[in-house]
Amino acid sequence: MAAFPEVPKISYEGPDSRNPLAFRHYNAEELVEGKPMKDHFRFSVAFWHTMRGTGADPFGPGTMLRPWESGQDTVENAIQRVRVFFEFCQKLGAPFFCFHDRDVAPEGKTLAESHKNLDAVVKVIKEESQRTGIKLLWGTANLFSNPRYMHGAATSCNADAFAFAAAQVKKALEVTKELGGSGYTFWGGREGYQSFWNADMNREMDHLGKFLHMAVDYAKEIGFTGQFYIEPKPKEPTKHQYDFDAAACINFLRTYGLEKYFKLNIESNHATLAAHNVEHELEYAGMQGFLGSVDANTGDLLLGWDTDQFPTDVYLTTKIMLVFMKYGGIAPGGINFDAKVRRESFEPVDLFYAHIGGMDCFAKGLKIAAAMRADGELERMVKERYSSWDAGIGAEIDAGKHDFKSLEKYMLQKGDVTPNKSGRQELFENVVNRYIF
Ligand code: XLS
Ligand code: NI
Ligand code: NI
Repeated sequence: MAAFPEVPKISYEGPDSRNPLAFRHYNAEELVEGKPMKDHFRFSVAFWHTMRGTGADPFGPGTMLRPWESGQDTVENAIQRVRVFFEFCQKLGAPFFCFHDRDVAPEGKTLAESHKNLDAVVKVIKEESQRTGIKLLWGTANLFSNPRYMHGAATSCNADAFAFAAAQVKKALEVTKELGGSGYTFWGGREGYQSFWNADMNREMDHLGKFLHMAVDYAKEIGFTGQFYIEPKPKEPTKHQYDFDAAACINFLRTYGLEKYFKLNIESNHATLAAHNVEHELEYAGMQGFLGSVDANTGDLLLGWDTDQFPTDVYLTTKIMLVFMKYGGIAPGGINFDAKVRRESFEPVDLFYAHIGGMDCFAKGLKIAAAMRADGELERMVKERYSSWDAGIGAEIDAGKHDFKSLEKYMLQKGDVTPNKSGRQELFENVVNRYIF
């Protein structure tokens, strides 16, 4: 059965197109800075939102019309869903996908049954992946939905929850390897705490460190060479998530000796929940050598939770692409649309509109970022702002020629700091807008 009979293969028609089922900017093979657009982005579709998003919210049930769903949580239905998913990705022209173990296959009554269900569905995912050439960007395990994880998984007060999570990740790693996944992500789920009174933070974090070492060891044992990622998020579902932001994650990785094995998967909406911008998180990760992958979405500033909307802001995508290009690209990571259509957008075709909009917005951002880089004006302006470090006392400090005593002597002679540099923020913003419109 074709799930989207009215949708053709989405193609590039150029900026003047009025066809809502076409790209206006995303042109997979077009070269930007000598590299095809598709390799700049490595777009990925998130199985959980696209195939399992029902539109349910705390105030009401699902709304989505998904004619391919039988309404039963069976392996047969799961297999049918996988076929629909690949039809979707193929028509969209997305080269990658991501999933959690429990999105793709139903959880059984026992661990053994869950493993068996997963194997049956993964067999079909592999078949479809080989048929279409659409690859797994990263796999992950859902360690947060089942009630057994009410206190967290690796950081639970219940050691059995740690053990169950270990068994689940072991299997998810095997499956990710089987599918040739480029990476494996740990998003914190319920790893964090709600109350200072009942939590032993130090003990919980030690357990998380131990858990991730077990994952690294097992990956080595089975020969899984994909990149490991941690996905920062400051809150939701717990009040204090341990993986708060890029800085907290990097500190955690270094504390537990995991920095060689992990990079970060930065999500835009999580960055804003942490009171950062995504570009701040990306730049921070990039300058520390931890830039890994991106979960592309956006929040609603008036709502303040992880609304996971599709990105449509070209300033946002321009900044993301600038950071990628600065650090030599995002591979082996990619841009995973960890985003869902709104509850009111209940028709299957809305899934196409959403992804097309996101991909086009990134393509436009890439073109703008490339124009900024080719022109070099912003870079020159930033360099000029720091020019006091390029000669004289600044250059001497940078060269290690000074200490507190020599600097005191210098200032006693000079008298005071001359305010000779305007920040020029408004001018910077105007120059940015030259490229945007
Ligand atoms: C939740 C996270 C989740 C991860 C994968 O907020 O974004 O979807 O990306 O577990
Ligand atoms: Ni995410
Ligand atoms: Ni999220």
